Amino acid sequence: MTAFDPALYVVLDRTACRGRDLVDVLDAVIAGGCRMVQLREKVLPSGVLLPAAEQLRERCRAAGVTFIVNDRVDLALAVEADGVHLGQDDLPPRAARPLLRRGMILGRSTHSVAQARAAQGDGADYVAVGSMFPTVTKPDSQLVGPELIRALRPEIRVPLVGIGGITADNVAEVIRAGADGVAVISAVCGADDPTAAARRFIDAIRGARA
Ligand code: TZP
Ligand code: MG
Repeated sequence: MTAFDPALYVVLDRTACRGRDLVDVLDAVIAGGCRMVQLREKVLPSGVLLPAAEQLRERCRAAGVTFIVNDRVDLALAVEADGVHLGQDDLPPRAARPLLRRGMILGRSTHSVAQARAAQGDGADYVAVGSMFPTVTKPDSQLVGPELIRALRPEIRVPLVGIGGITADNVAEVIRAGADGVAVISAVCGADDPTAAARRFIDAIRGARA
């Protein structure tokens, strides 16, 4: 599988970017030290999204940044993304894996010990765990807290990624609970200065690991 660094995994969501071009936000977060991004689009059809996905893919390739597509296996394949991220209502890893190119990264969202175990057993390359904290980005998301990361760490061998309501001020709690990284939408994409926001995260993550 392609190596990846999920320390700060920025999820590019058009709504959270507040009208700014996704490519500009991508460039900004890369300048701030982000090494892994996800394209998350819940509304636009894949045909409309394709040109933007291709552009993001090219920028990531040039910068050596890992590029993941949320939800849509077909789009991930079409743009030769590094991987795909699938939630509990998407295809399970055992059904998605045979569709992917060799070496593609498969991530899975989980909200419980049972789901995380199943994701790992099913061949997920990383397991996202959330919500860590309350979030307006996905208000219906179950609140599980950093406690779930702490409970999972001893038995989950693949990278654990915390998600949901994470800011530069609370990220240390998630890292200290055992997360390998954090997936973040609003605190980076919605920031006035996404480069500075990404830098603050990277510094806080380094500090929490030290
Ligand atoms: N899954 C669980 S919480 C969440 C997702 C996609 C939203 C994360 O967004 P934010 O703005 O970083 O809280
Ligand atoms: Mg999904």
